[in-house]
Amino acid sequence: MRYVVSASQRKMTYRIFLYPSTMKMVFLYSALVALMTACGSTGTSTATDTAAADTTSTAAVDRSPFDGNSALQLARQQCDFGPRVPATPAHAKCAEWLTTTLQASCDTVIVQQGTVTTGQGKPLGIKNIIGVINPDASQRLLLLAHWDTRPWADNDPDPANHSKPVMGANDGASGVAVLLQLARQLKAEGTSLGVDIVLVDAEDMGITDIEESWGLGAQYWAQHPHVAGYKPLFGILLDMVGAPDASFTREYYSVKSASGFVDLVWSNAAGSHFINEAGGAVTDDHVFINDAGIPCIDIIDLRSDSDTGFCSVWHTVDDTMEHISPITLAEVGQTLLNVIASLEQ
Ligand code: 1BN
Ligand code: ZN
Repeated sequence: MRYVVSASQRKMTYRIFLYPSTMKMVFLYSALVALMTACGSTGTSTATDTAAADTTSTAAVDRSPFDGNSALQLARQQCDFGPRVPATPAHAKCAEWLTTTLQASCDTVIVQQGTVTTGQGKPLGIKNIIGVINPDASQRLLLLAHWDTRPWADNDPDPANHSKPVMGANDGASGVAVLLQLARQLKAEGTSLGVDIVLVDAEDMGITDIEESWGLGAQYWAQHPHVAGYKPLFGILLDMVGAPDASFTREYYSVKSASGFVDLVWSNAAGSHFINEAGGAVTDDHVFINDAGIPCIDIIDLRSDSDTGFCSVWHTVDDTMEHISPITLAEVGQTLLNVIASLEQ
């Protein structure tokens, strides 16, 4: 049975689903550090750092490395709008910017508008923003991230902040930034693969223990795919992929629904943050995509050593750009480039 992972349950989930650690992947992180040093990097999250992921253990040798600094800038540009809470002016302005930004890199951009019902039973207008690369290719990869941010920082240690919105530098902007930068690099260097980038809305308005109140935009898209009978090879969701100390273990529902694709992604992983061990279970957007018959996995920062199961700034007012690393963004983006290279062969 699937269930929403509440703070108390999540602990239990880890206890239930963590099996003895399998072999950790061997990463040449020192090469990345050497590269950063050679480029004069200080290792801090500034736009002038050079953050290109380690590609020496990967398949994508004939492409430029993923540019983590450019992704960092794309995350900052989203945060400059303020929290992207649905039905606010910042959300509307960011939707325009995301559409224009995707249009520069994709063959077609579709803005899917719909109405969903929130956990409070209220109708809400949403926008899923979809960038299509190589629309005629039959072999397709689906990539997703949520672009909205949570209206309430209800995990903040200070109760006075619980009614304030979350900036979502990590929880929202990071995944979107990696996908925007990936589209940019694919446009510059080409791919034979069809790639569909779906930026889903209204992921983060959920109420603990009400599963259907999460992932509202993804649920809408799963019921109304942008192409009738849409069947990609599989999907990859990015969520919270920017923390400097991120831990990308193998999320439970991803393994349950698409274990072969989890193997494929983790065997193409770049850098030190992908850990080839079982992680907790999260009712994230990918669950609804899997329910619709499309295998989909979640690359998400899971922490077995925290009460929430996530990083310390999760759903707090501190989920801001200071807590985002171009190195982590680069590793996630490089992993996607490697997966794409492996599917092109
Ligand atoms: C991920 C980031 N999620 C929300 N923000 C999904 C989630 C759903 C997390 C239910 C915990 C419980
Ligand atoms: Zn969230």
